[in-house]
Amino acid sequence: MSKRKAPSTADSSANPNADFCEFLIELANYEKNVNRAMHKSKAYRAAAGVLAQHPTRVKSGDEAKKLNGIGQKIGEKIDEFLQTGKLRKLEKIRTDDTSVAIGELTKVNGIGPAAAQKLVKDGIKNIDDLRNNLDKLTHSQKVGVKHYEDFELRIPREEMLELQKVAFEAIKDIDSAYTATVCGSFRRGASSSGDIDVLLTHPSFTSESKKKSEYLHKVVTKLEEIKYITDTLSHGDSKYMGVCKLSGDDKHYRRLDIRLIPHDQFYCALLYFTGSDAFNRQMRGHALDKGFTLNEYRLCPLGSQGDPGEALPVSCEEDIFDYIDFPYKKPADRNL
Ligand code: 8DG
Ligand code: CA
Ligand code: CA
Repeated sequence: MSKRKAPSTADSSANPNADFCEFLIELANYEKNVNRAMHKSKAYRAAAGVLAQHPTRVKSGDEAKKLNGIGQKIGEKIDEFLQTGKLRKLEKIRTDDTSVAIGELTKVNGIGPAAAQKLVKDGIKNIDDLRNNLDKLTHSQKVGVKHYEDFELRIPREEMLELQKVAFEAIKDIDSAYTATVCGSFRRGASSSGDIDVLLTHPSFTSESKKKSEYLHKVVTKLEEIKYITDTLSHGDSKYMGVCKLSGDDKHYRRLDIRLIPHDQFYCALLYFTGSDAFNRQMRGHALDKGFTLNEYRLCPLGSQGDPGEALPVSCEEDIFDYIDFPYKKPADRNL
């Protein structure tokens, strides 16, 4: 899984609540990585998302509590931060060795909260320790350590365009019937991206098809042959996670995800993997209000008992917006 970072809005100068967002994301990471309290973590992250969208500076906990998803606890933290310029809880976390070590280790691709806790128990506290204990790591964790510095870097849009071009040419060379699309933040027009998210589909591969593995495998093999793919983290029938690089010694190693999508489910997947995460949540919520259930595979009307009916035919992203009566937003306007 890609390491999900703070929404880019958190540090944007256009966000009058950026400092609140920053401490909420730090708390979210702490709850996820150290306490493995996913609900708390998601609540902090969602609150940060809401504040990042709020057009004016929040002046008190009470004012914040009027916003969706911000309750008593977060309201109190906002008051404490406004009054003292810091949070006791965070000050404590930042000086706790175990929390700091887990925070460091979970920055590595392939090291999740559980693995990090185990490693810390073995006395491994930072990247250097990991480099000296490669025998304790899985293959994908070793790749994460090997490319640690590169994976921390954002990919400039110009390089994304080049990475896209090289991959698409290779894919079309195999079979011109393939469609490949780079989605994620790139499709939303971002000036830099964390990784490359490719959706792949082929007209002869549908959700009814029995055999599917070859469609993805052929593409991965070809990208390895041309030395675009350099390492593999995981490779299933429909999802590939790995590492790619443009040729040239001055180029960085980049995280690459490829997902093979049945042709009839392509647009629901395209919508989902374009994001943003917060936009997806908003759109799913709207779909439910209108009596539909929407996910990365399909859009279905809900029956009177709340049971999903048959998937609706979808032949472009606009269809999905139309069905649920949601004003169409082009990818660049989905940066919630
Ligand atoms: P970035 O890589 O530039 O940092 O941002 P991104 O492209 O928006 O994020 P991503 O982590 O690569 O995920 C790609 C899209 O997948 C995202 O925009 C929306 C969708 N997505 C969700 N939820 C989740 C989730 O929990 N994990 C992942 N990996 N993707 C998700 O809506
Ligand atoms: Ca991405
Ligand atoms: Ca990704």
